[in-house]
Amino acid sequence: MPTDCRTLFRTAFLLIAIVGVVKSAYSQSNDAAIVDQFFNGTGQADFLVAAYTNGSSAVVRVLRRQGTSATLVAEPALPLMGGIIPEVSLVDLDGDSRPEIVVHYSAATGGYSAWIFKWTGTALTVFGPTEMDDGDVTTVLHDVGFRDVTGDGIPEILNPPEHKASDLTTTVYQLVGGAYTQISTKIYESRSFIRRTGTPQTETITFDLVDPTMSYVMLIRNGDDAGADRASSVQITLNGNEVAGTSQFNQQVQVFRLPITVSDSNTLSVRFAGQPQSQIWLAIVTE
Ligand SMILES: [Ca+2]
Ligand SMILES: [Ca+2]
Repeated sequence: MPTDCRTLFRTAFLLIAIVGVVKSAYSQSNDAAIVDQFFNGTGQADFLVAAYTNGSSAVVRVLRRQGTSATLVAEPALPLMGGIIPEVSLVDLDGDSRPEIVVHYSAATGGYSAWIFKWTGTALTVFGPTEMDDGDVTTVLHDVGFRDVTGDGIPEILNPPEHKASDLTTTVYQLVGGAYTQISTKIYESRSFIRRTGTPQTETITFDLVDPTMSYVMLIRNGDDAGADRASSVQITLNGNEVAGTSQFNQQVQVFRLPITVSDSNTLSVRFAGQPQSQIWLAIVTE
């Protein structure tokens, strides 16, 4: 059996055991869901992180594996964390090769809240941007995504509006000096485009802007989040005018910006040639 498969089976067995441990440790009733994953970056899968909710309040726990069981080693006190259906994912947000922990909760209203944590070795600390609400820490993040929009290799946090509305934008947080700071970039529209196999196709999307008189920029990221699969032959047109062509795309440039002129209603087309799987992400932003 390949090593990956063995690891997967061991993980599955362990998770079944851990779910029981965490459930029995969590005394409140009406539990909604639990998600666990390995999360340490030391090569030894001794730690797990579990997000757990009873439908209103929620906890995040770090557990240390001991045989087929586990013991609780950390649980930050966050009385304002809550929601339904937790999801845990692991993303290295500061480039130290150890993953940070992202916990999403969906809300009964249909929105999301997201919390980002860092494991210090002994404690789980809130790492993502927060605000104070009546003396308690709460997250400002919703259904977040992560993308390096500055081109320095460190992902930014993309925080979409809590509710969909055409005049609301995705805000961007950048890690500066170990803490997240909201930067001036606001994202109005964003999409990934991937070169499929076969004859080059033109992909077209439309988007509306409430105030087209502002100064907009098209921010283009070449390649995937790891910088792989960069495109070398792309033509981008906006409202019938070419805004970027093959000459702007090369294998060295990861992120570039082009000033654009927009209307209330806009039509954006992207046509790839060249290597299948090559991809770009582009965003309509103000800065
Ligand atoms: Ca990290
Ligand atoms: Ca960055």
